[in-house]
Amino acid sequence: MILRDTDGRIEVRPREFPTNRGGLCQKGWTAAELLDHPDRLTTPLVRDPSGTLRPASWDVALDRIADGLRTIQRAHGRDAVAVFGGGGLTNEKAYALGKFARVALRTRHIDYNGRWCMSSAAAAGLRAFGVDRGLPFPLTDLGRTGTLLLVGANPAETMPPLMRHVTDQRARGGRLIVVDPRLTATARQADLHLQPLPGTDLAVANALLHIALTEGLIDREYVATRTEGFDAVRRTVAGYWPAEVERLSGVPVADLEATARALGTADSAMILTARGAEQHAKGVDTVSAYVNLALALGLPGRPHSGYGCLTGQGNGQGGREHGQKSDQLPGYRKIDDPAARAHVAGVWGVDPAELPGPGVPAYQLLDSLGTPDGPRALLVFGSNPVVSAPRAARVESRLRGLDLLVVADFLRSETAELADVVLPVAQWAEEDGTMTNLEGRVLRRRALRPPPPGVRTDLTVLAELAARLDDAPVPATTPDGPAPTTPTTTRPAVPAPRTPPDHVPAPRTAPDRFPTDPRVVFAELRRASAGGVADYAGVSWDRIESADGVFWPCPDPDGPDSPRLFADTFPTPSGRARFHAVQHRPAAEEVCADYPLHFTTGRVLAQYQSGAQTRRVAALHRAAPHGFVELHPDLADRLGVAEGDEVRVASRRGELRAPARLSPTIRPDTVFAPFHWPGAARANSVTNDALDPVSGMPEFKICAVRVERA
Ligand SMILES: Nc1nc2c(c(=O)[nH]1)N[C@H]1C(S)=C(S)[C@@H](COP(=O)(O)OP(=O)(O)OC[C@H]3O[C@@H](n4cnc5c(=O)[nH]c(N)nc54)[C@H](O)[C@@H]3O)O[C@H]1N2
Ligand SMILES: Nc1nc2c(c(=O)[nH]1)N[C@H]1C(S)=C(S)[C@@H](COP(=O)(O)OP(=O)(O)OC[C@H]3O[C@@H](n4cnc5c(=O)[nH]c(N)nc54)[C@H](O)[C@@H]3O)O[C@H]1N2
Ligand SMILES: [Mo]
Repeated sequence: MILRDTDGRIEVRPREFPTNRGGLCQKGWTAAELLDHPDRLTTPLVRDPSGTLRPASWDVALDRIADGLRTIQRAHGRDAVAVFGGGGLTNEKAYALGKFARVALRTRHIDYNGRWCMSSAAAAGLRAFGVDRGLPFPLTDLGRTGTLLLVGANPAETMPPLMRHVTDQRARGGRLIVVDPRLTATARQADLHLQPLPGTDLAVANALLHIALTEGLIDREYVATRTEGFDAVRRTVAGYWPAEVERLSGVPVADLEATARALGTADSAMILTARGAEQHAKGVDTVSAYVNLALALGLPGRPHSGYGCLTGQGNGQGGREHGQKSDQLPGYRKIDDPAARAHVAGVWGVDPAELPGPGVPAYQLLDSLGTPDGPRALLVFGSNPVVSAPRAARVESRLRGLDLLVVADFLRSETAELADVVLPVAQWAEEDGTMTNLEGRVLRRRALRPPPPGVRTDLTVLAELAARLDDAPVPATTPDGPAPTTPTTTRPAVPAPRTPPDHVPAPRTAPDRFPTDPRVVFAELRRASAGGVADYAGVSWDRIESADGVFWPCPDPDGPDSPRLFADTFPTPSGRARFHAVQHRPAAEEVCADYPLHFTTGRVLAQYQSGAQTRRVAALHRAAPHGFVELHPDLADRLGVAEGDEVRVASRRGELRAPARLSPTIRPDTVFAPFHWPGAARANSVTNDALDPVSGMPEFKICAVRVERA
């Protein structure tokens, strides 16, 4: 985007860039409206004894947090404090947050909303290719691929600028096939739309590979020289008879055959998955099934071909590389790898033995809050789990049971409403940083104006808290005030308990270890990531600016970056990609007499995520003012429901109420609701908290419900 500051007002305009080709979606156009929105937070809020959130000074708010954290850790140990991050944070903030958890709090408990998002594709990509980069090729390659298979992706609504590449692809004579239980705006543009029952994508993929095998479409040379583990997959998919998969999924054999042929006979082909295929308790295996298909057809590493995952949030890719994940250190390193610990501890100036071990994935973390063995304090940076977490009523009650909930946000999100302390932070246009897009391309985001008075950046908040936790001097500069004249001002030390138990964290975090200048943080991130899978050592802000972004891995400042991966080898120990034999299994919750319908969830064009931001933008609110339940007219008939009637969708976990929207484009056995609204229309009151055993991804995309007129 180009951002203009004309007469102090910020205007958002699209910029001609290879990824978006000058396009920008409506949420981008209107994003500036939130900068000066009346709901914008400009002062910290602290809950008073009567239970009301009241304005407070930064010192009061930060002291309250630091005292609370220290008291809780003294009484219950370091792991009694947890951190929850977000894929919208810049690389610098994601990195600083992970470091803050491990070095300042010394807790193992940190995870983030990316666990709801790309974690299943990430895990499948890692185990097959040895690396998790959403697209291993530039997005522009899409426009040149012969056959494009989109599985559980609706980019016409969720990534409109990407559709230009699809239009290009079709104009060049390419074929588009979309797999979605709904005839979406994306599926309407397809040559072929497969409309499976939710949760059957794995079986569909195995049937496609079965057909490719029987029709001789496999690239034998590629399989022999570039992969390992095919035999087990061949034996597994032999059992996936197309007719049986038709009965299971509802996708006609003829369509399965047409899809396998379109992929297997094209000069180039791409298979891309998104949340529809991934947000399942078998999401990792489902993605593996599509990766298997891509490998058997010899696609990864070939021109304009391969497997990829469409990223979600602004920094969905970078946010998952630098340590917000419970098992991760910067550079996509594993926290239980001794060499990784030694390297990162060296950069952080701590003893590797002091770094905590792995924590638990997001839902397990949230579900453990306030329970006897779980954390008693939570710091949230960049997420609104009261709306976006699965089984949200339960998560909400866990949050309410905490001794201390801290939310850093620029708006009073539904989660902030529950907090003991809310910290007002800067927005995108008010701070510098970098983001890494779905192509693994590191991009600059520039500050256009300083934050409003009273607002601090996330980096400053972390530095100030680290300083307080350390009983050490506060940082010399803060963005909303001049540097203190005596940079060594010491805060009053909180009295230590007389006989500290041995799990008390030793005060040891020098505040200068938490720099507040994002450029300085990025320089440190480069060193911490050096030698890791996501190696940023050769990426500098200057290089990003002069080159329209830099693709990782980029280990050498003078060496090349990596727009395309896998041309000759895969970053696995053997240099070959690995097949994984995977079997279909039913959804965690199957339909029954009491809950006879399938429920799935997703997004609409005009709203973003938990809606905390977009519900406040007038034009977006007008376009999509409230939640709804989409159902087929035949189903509506049976239920006695007319267009606009309020319906109740109930699962074993809870219910939602919203107006019915009748549409012949959805399967008659499935109902759909977007998850952008809180309150009665909250889709996540209904969703299932069953998790993928490998990735920890919740099963957002299928559960069993009953629907009736409210
Ligand atoms: N407008 C808008 N754009 C967004 C966002 C937003 O909130 N609003 N969020 C961003 C983020 S973080 C993300 S992760 C991306 C998500 O981008 P997408 O993955 O494209 O979005 P979803 O709507 O969650 O899911 C895509 C489709 O999956 C289908 N689906 C449901 N169940 C199944 C199933 O079992 N199998 C298959 N094959 N399909 C199924 C749904 O009908 C839906 O059309 O969008 C990003 N862009
Ligand atoms: N049923 C169902 N539920 C889902 C999904 C689904 O498909 N179906 N999709 C899941 C997916 S893919 C995702 S990504 C999640 C997203 O869901 P959430 O994690 O709730 O994401 P957002 O709504 O973007 O919330 C971000 C919050 O952080 C604030 N914020 C934004 N930028 C910053 C920043 O730089 N610093 C700080 N401190 N705060 C900031 C925003 O104001 C907002 O309140 O939802 C998941 N939930
Ligand atoms: Mo996402």
